Amino acid sequence: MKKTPTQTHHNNNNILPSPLLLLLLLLLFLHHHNTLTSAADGKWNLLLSNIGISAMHMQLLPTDRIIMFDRTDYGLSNISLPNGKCRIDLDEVAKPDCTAHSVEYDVVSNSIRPLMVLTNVWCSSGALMPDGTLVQTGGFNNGDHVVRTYKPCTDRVCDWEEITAGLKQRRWYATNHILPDGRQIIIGGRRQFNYEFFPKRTSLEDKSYNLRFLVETNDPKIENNLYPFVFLNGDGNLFIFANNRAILFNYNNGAVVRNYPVIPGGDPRTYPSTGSAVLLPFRKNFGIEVLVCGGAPKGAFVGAHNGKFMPALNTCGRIRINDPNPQWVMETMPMGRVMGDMVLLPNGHVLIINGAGSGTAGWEFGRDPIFSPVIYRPDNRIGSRFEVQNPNMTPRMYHSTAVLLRDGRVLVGGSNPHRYYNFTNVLFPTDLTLEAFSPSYLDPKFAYLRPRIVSPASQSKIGYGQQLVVRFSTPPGRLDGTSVMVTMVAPSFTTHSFAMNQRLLFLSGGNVIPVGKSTYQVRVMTPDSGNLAPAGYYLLFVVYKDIPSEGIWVQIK
Ligand SMILES: *[C@@H]1O[C@H](CO)[C@@H](O)[C@H](O)[C@H]1NC(C)=O
Ligand SMILES: CC(=O)N[C@H]1CO[C@H](CO)[C@@H](O)[C@@H]1O
Repeated sequence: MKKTPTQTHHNNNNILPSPLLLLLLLLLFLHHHNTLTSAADGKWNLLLSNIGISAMHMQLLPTDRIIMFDRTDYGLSNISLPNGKCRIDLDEVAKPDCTAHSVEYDVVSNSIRPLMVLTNVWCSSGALMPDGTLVQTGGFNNGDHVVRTYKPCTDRVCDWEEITAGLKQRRWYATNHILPDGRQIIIGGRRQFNYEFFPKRTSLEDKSYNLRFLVETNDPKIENNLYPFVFLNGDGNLFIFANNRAILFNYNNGAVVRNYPVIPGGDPRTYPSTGSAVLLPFRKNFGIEVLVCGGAPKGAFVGAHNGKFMPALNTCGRIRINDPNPQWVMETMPMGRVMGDMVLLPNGHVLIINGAGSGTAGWEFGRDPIFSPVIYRPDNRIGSRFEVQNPNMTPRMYHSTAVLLRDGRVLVGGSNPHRYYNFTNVLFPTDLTLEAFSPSYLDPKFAYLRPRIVSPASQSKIGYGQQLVVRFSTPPGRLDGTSVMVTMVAPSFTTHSFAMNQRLLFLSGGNVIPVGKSTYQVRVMTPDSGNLAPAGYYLLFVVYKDIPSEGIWVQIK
């Protein structure tokens, strides 16, 4: 449904409404009373036409900077390393290479600065530690056992630090997740049917642990279970989806707690069949759900090798992971999509963006770019959840990314389906641009609803299971307190169409009471435990009738 009742009404205001039309309008209105934003379809803006690298990996930091990096072995990038620095790596095409393969983007000044990674970060993984430090793991060649840390700063001098033998196994196409105790788990990677932790549990723990599920889901010719979709469940176990099915996994003792059914159709959804997945926004005492969307059907990878680009999957599977007998419920997207990114928006909607209509992930294997994002409203009735948004003009194919910003925009970058930087004479040239997608909730026509958080101050620390008083102001007018929500979103590490550690919590709340002229307060409860929200930084939003405030940073511990 693309129009709100108001818009339908305006469009028809020279026609005398018949009783039937009135009834229809009323039904539409009742059904859509809380989806005001569906009248507009989002806007695109080009932020920078050349950031020097192709944003293959992205992480938002609590300083409102985004760390991005691609690969060190692409050849020369379009941005020089700082202070005349160079690297020499004999495995690379450019020797020496005095260009940067990582940059920091500053949202406020809309500018970048080059950073220096010493070793190859290609197809790696990462997560923010509870103190806001980005820990990135693995990569290729000289980088495959390396752990790199980046401590956020605002003085524009901080840079990557490297721990040379930080990993027990080589990690290339692995997935990381932050754990309730503040460590990260690093799962899988090419030909790695195991997991390990960073930092290690004790100084004596110098090992990785086998994970049979990764053997079982591995098709040796296609390796269809890379970059598994990993989510921390509310019971402390990990939901791990690879290829076409999932397990619930106790990483403390290596036990598979439960096996989920194969996703209907049996098509693979993880790399290189690259669909995407999110833990749907959740509320205390409600079932936790996972949504897996898109991907490439069986045979697509071999097909692409032979120049046949099969249409992407147009289905999503949704599952309540803690039900006694969990079953996938299938839904159909407006179009098929492989290599899409799924981004949780502050109001609890899911944005599906980037990617292609046919082919698979891998060099030169994608076709038919999908320019239009789609919004998915998890709480709408099945059949009325998807809404197509306005398109951009830039193909965002293999190696594209998208992350949520504090102001509610979604930062989009990357796309390089080639082995090197190739800017000319190729299909889908290497892309060095950065764009922002502004969902319709940022449209000026909703300014009359937009809340603004007055307190707590950004960067406040909060505890678990505590009452949190949030004060906010709204534009003058009567506020309907029942339509106010407070949400908390974890900043994710995004690469290869999967946002590691992405989660959104609705905080359960009490009444909204006025405390001044157009100022209100709402008391909400912070999450009960690190299983629901691992310690660290989150963006906190006040949402009124689906229109989010600008976020503030809170640190939970
Ligand atoms: C892509 O870039 C590489 C490295 O610069 C170059 O050798 C190759 O010829 C380019 N491919 C095309 C199709 O231009
Ligand atoms: C491909 C590309 O974007 N090349 C750019 C590299 O940077 C210079 C300026 O520093 C531009 O002129 C090129 O267009």
